[in-house]
Amino acid sequence: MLEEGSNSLEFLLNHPKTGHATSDVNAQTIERRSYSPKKIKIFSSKYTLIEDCPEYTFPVDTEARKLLPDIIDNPVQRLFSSEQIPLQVKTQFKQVRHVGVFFSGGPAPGGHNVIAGLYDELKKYNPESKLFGFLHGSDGLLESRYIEITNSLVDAYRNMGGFSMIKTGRTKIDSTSKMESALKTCKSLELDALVIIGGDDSNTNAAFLAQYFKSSGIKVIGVPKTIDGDIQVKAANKEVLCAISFGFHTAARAFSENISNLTTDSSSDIKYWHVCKVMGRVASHLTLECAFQTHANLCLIGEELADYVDTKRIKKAMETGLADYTAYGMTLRHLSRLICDTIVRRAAAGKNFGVIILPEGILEFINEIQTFIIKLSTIIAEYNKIHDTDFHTSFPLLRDKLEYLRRAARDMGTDGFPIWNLRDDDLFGQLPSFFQEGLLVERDTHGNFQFSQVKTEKIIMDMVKEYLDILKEKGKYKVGIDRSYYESVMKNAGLSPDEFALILFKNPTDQCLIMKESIMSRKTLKQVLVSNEIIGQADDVPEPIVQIYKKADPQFKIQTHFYGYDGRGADPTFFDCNYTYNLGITVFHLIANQATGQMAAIKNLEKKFDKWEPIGIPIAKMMHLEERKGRLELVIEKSLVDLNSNAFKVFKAVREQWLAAESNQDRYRKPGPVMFSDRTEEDRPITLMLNSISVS
Ligand code: FBP
Repeated sequence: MLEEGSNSLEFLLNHPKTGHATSDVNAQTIERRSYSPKKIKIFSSKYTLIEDCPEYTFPVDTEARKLLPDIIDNPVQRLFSSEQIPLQVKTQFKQVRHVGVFFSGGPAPGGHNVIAGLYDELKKYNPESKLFGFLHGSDGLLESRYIEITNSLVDAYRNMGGFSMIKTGRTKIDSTSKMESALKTCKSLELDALVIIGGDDSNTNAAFLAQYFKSSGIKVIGVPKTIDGDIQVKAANKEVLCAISFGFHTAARAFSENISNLTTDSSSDIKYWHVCKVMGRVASHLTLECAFQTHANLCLIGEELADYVDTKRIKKAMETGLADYTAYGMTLRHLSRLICDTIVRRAAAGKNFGVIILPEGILEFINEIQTFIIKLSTIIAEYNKIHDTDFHTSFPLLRDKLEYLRRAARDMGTDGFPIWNLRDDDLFGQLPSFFQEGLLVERDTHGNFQFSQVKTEKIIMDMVKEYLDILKEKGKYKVGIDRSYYESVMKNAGLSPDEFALILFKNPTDQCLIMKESIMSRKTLKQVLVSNEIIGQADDVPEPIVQIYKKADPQFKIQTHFYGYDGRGADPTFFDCNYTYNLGITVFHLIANQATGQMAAIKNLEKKFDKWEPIGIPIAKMMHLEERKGRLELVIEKSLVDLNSNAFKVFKAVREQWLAAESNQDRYRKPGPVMFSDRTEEDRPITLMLNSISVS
């Protein structure tokens, strides 16, 4: 309220309440910025030492041995504190250091705290040391664009989400000239070490740089970042060394809050199926975590679909003495049938609404689509190799791209084994154009297919809608009617509920009544009443029965949502704040102990904080050959959802309850918002907690 006699805009703008209301900073931001994360115990002692852990071994890829000879024999290393610290180590810790750091790939909550932990530790041992932040990811390193990270900059970003401090980028360092530029920048800044905070591809960059920099003495350390949760490291003895990448917990919590709000909306308005596509380029870890957080009705795990075997088809084929190879793996058609089955079952229980979670990378696990993706990227890579311009510049329009493929199918068909044959062309031609365009989308610089650019949910749900129409026509998709509702409508109209139930419903004595399959339209409804001599040919169907019929007749309405970029930008949970700050400190201690080619990690994340152990994991040993842009490349292996893990087994055992295809209550769970407090029973990912249960 304006004070009496003072209605000028100036007064309003200068009023403290206006200042408070329009401030860029609110109380939560202030609280976040001022929070000092807990430190792992050994970091409270002045120095640490490093020791090799030969008990952790890995199968080594021969290509990795060939390309990364100087770091391939790195062991897992453990940091520890000791009463006796050699003088040389003390000197190493206290020396003036220049360290460079950059973010790489998609943002993940907690990245700023890695920098904060590293910065604090660097300055603690020598205030003269400097931390340089390369701008826009590896581009900053290659083009020598950087800032010096200062106290006030770090303070502004402590415990805050995103990578805004120095931004990020996705450029791959994949040529000798780029390596040389990187080295030149590092030398010009007299760097002692370079730190790459990134996902699987960025840590792949880190390994190649560590190899290239080896003789220069500049150390390279990676940090496991990605909301996708697909950097998980287990040694050959199955011991978990890195249970999860940072950012995963926060993103899953942020998505889950939104999805859970949709479960509330859906069960209030009871008219929509909310279809939520959740990020995670390939692996379905985020979907699985969101499933536990929200208990949504149907959560699809891509990795499970890949393992799908259609036993009915196999049996049928065996009867004819043949093998049906199409019975192995899931097709888009299969998948849409599976979703329809869920929808039909819930509808029969009176619930023509619900929430579905689809992983962003689900298409990676669908046979025919995966084949298209590999074939198309091989053709595009081949084209780019031969021609001076790239495929997408040469054929900017979909029409032209399709024409090129058609020609390829015809021409290649003449010599032996064509990559793109007439059958491919025919099948591809049957896909809707938005989907064709999606599958032809350019791969990212690392050769990953960009699933986030494809309207996966649309293609799947369009097929679902089509099939539901068929099921509706066949009278198989009906909404169950609650018996008490039915009885009250009939009694109010003076009609006998029991007499009509026998005629209308296939389960006349149940609590949730399902109209007979033969009653598919108002016409067939009338015929049933006429043939049962309830009404005459000239009579109208009684209004209450029309009302019941309408209620049983399903309308399939969906709302689609994509959760990805929002959760990537969320402020980190307490878990991610503490995890990342300690990762930053670990990075410094690895550098001070002369490590290179290692990924900083915290072992025992699933245990209580006092059991957390800082380690270095040899990146080169995590690598394998993978198809990228039509050829095999040495990259870090993505970790997919393990169908034998505790988390997946539990999910499989309880998902029928979450589907709730019965007239009982739904089992939705409210995870609440991302919390910045340790007063919570769930202080780390649920999947992580489940996987840590020993069931031996
Ligand atoms: P990173 O692997 O770099 O962490 O990125 C993960 C991710 O967020 C995926 O979940 C998503 O598919 C992709 O990035 C989106 O990429 P872009 O930011 O280029 O749209």
